[in-house]
Amino acid sequence: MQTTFTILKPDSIKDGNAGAIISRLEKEGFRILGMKMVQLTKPQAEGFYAVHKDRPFFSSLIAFMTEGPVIMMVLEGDAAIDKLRKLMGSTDPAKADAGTIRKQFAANIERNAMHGSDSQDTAAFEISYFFSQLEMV
Ligand code: IDP
Ligand code: MG
Repeated sequence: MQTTFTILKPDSIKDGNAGAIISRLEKEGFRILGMKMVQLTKPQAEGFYAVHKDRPFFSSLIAFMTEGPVIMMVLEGDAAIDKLRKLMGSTDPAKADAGTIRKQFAANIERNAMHGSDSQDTAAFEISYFFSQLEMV
């Protein structure tokens, strides 16, 4: 069993796709350990994406992630980290495989529907960045 972290990004909430994505996660066998809707502040988004701070898309990414509320979840499942990355699909929806969430719901490489942790260390950092033990069941 592994835990991973996901964010349904502001585009998913605005477009009314949050329910469909959560439903898909449940159908794929993930168990939701924690979930909350949050309007991220700029410092929160900058801290979360600090690894990308020198990338050319950073300021645009932060503007996008703070333009409206997000839904964040801690998910549990067998090999949950890789499983979620595969289910999400490629960062750029134009390159994502058929049947992936980004293929179905993402508009472009920035507005790409959801986030998923990319390693065990990243998942541990991301979960503790947003969730306390009391917020997970
Ligand atoms: P990932 O979300 O698939 O792990 P990362 O490379 O970690 O992709 O990038 C984090 C987020 O930054 C992406 O999900 C996307 O929203 C945005 N992003 C990544 N690359 C680009 C780009 O080339 N242009 C615009 N936005 C990008
Ligand atoms: Mg990433």
